[in-house]
Amino acid sequence: MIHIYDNFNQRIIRNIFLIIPLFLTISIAVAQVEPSVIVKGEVQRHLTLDTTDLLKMKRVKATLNDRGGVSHVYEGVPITNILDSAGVTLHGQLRGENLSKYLLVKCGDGYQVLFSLAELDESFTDKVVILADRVDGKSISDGRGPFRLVVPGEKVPARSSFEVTALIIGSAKD
Ligand SMILES: Nc1nc2c(c(=O)[nH]1)N[C@H]1C(S)=C(S)[C@@H](COP(=O)(O)O)O[C@H]1N2
Ligand SMILES: [Mo]
Repeated sequence: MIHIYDNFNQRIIRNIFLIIPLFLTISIAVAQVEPSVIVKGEVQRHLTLDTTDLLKMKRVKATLNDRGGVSHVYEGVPITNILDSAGVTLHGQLRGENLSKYLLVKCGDGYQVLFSLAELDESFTDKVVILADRVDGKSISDGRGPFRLVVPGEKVPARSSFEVTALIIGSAKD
């Protein structure tokens, strides 16, 4: 009987060398599945933001009509607050050559839309573009989330991109 137990213990010890790397691989895979938005390009700090990070930032609401004309209330973080966290040249720095900088928004389905930084900045416009994670009191689901850019005050919701994955700052060059 003792002999059988010894064998059993040895098998567990041997398997631990398989179980630990397997556990680590699964943990890393699960961590990567957590949806997030990356902020990169001409920024002082690259950011990776998930839903928990957005909940800790300034939260505002914005109303957007869908393409059928039905109004929805979105909730999220003003895009300028996110860009400020990454150290983007907004506000007083938005003059001279910084006026040719842009924000490129990239989505999970390959859709992408562009804004000049001046279109987003409160010293140029009263419109507040937000990165929303909630609509009508619920998470944004069914392939449109978890993050949607909400651009109020436009005639069509075409730049209100869903499945946002990256916010990239660049400088337009001819
Ligand atoms: N990622 C992504 N976002 C997108 C699109 C898209 O194809 N992919 N279509 C845009 C267009 S053309 C419209 S009209 C609106 C539709 O938004 P709605 O479903 O709220 O009406 O989503 C915009 N956002
Ligand atoms: Mo559209």
